[in-house]
Amino acid sequence: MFKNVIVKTPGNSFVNGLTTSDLGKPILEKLFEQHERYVEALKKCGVEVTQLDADEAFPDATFVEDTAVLTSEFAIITNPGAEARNQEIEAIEPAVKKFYDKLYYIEGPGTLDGGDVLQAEKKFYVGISARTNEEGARQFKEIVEKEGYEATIIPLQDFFHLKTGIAYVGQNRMVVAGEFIDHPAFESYEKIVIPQQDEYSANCIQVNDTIIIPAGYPDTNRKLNDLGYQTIELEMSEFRKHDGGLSCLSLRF
Ligand code: CIR
Repeated sequence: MFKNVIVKTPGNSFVNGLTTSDLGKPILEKLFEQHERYVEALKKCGVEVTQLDADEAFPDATFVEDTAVLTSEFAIITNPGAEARNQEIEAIEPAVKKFYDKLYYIEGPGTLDGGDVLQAEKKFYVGISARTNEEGARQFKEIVEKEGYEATIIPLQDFFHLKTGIAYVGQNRMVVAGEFIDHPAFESYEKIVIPQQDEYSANCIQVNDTIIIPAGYPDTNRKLNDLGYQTIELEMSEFRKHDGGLSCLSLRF
């Protein structure tokens, strides 16, 4: 069960953030509205929400997931791989410290984005991506193994971050898309397979008894409901324009 969530309000500078998509310029009014709905949905899932103020100096800082990995026992402050985002950790560290005595750090030359880390009970999967390098993944593995967890390192082929295409939804089940559908690392899980046209919905988050999914994917919604999951659908259009999804917007612990 998650008790807490950390989010960060997006700022007006969000429009100047990093993106690889050609979906157009985010509309701020819609962006703020979508973020508010996101926070409301989290509260409905029974977590206490710590909402950090917007920071105009860092256009992508609302994507807090990339700055830390939080477990029930310890926290890891990452070393984000994008130069423009690296200093976001300075604002996250004090917020995380309020909840944890035990903090670890990914140190240069290692880089690691939290979006490349997936936790499934006592196992972690770490993607090597444009943001997370081998040294960052190695440091991460060393830390979590010391804490009694396992870690598997997965070089990514196509996805931006590991969690762009995969989510763990409990009960030994993974929501998988693209390169993860037949990936040997996930063969022991029951899979909820997301076809290419619905790929964006593979980035969903389980928060206690609910799975939050992006709006506009009725097949994904139905698959989850048929397995007995309760879902909340949220419009994510403005975050998607900057490569963001549901997991990126919060740290859940
Ligand atoms: C970036 O390029 O870093 C942001 N525009 C999007 C980050 C998305 N984060 C995530 O998937 N964990």
